[in-house]
Amino acid sequence: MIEQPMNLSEVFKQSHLDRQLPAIAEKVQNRERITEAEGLLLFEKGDLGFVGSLANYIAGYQHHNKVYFNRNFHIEPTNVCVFTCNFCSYSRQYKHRDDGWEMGMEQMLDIVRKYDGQPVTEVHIVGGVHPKMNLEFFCELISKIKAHRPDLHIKGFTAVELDYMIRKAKLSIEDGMQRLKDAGLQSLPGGGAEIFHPDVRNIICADKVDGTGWLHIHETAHNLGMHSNATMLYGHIEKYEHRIDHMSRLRQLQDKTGGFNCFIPLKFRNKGNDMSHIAESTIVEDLRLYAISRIFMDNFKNLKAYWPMLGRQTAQLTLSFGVNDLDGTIDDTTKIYSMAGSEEQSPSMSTEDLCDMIHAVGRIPVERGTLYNEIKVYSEMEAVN
Ligand code: V47
Ligand code: SF4
Repeated sequence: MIEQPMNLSEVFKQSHLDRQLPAIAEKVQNRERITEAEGLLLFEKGDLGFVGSLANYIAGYQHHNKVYFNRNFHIEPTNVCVFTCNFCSYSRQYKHRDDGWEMGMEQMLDIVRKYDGQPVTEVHIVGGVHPKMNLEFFCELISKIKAHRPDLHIKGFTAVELDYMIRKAKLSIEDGMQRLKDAGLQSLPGGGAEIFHPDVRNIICADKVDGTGWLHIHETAHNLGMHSNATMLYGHIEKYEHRIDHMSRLRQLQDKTGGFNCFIPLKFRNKGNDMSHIAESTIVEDLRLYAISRIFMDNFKNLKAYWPMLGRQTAQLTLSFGVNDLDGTIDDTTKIYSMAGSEEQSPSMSTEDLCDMIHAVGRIPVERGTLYNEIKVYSEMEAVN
């Protein structure tokens, strides 16, 4: 069970913390929003125990003991990409496409058919930005998936992929997104956000859609009634103030539209890319970031730890630092992190594995749909199937 101190600010007043930190604890206790300056202070001075207690307190009253997961699989149409993000270990340039993969329509539909009769609820479609896979091609893919399996929620395409395919089709973002929605697209994943601030973005991924463009695409999706996720790639060259700037811009858009389902911090992995000389963040820093995200992003109900990238043990630890979602069972259909050096070389977890991992830390596993509708609550004694 999550223990909730009777009065957090009293606890922290007695500790040997920076004098400004107890005021933040008091705000958390009163369920008030913290400012950007306070968020920065947490990054600079909040030790793991402090930020962890606050995050756990918030997750406690928001989610009681529940931890969500979903049953999903990925389709990664290609890793050929016109962009050259320095942190990417996954993509291949078009001229080297023989080293990568390019799936045809039937090949992708075969992946969907493989799950016939299985209780998956979501397909996550994401990949490189291939110069020859256009809007029409993806609209056809989506409508064929929907025709075959109407119950499957289609979450697809990062704002980076969308920006490219819609611009190439010479449509406005609004019209392009409407076409995809009409074809059956239901939500957007959170990728491509990286770090919005241009001082960082211009170094790590200068040639793709900028932060303002990313936010515009998500705002457009929300205005069309679609939901989306938001990510932040952390632990490379960014400074704490860039993280706060990024999180603050997401928080503002969420105030405006309410369309984000969850926030997903993505830990930079350094194998096989042009930023391999940068050391990866420590687990303590990872956990501090999850906790501060939970405290700062007060209008994001769900905080997701993506276990294929973090590794399952660290992902399990995040459950004590504000996280309430572990993404999905996934199968082994994603390569983006195994190619960047994640411990999870062939990530797949059965529902039973996920439930065991959640039960082991005293939480209650709940299978959810993409929009966080509860599908099944797994009590400890119940057989998993
Ligand atoms: O935008 C690429 C990241 C993202 C590396 O919405 C890397 O449910 C770490 O966004 N080290 C794509 N990260 C994946 C993504 C995602 C994943 C899971 C769930 C959801 C969701 C979205 O992967 C990219 C980039 O930020 N990435 N290379 C790397 N070396
Ligand atoms: Fe392409 Fe995405 Fe890799 Fe950037 S992160 S190079 S956009 S596949």
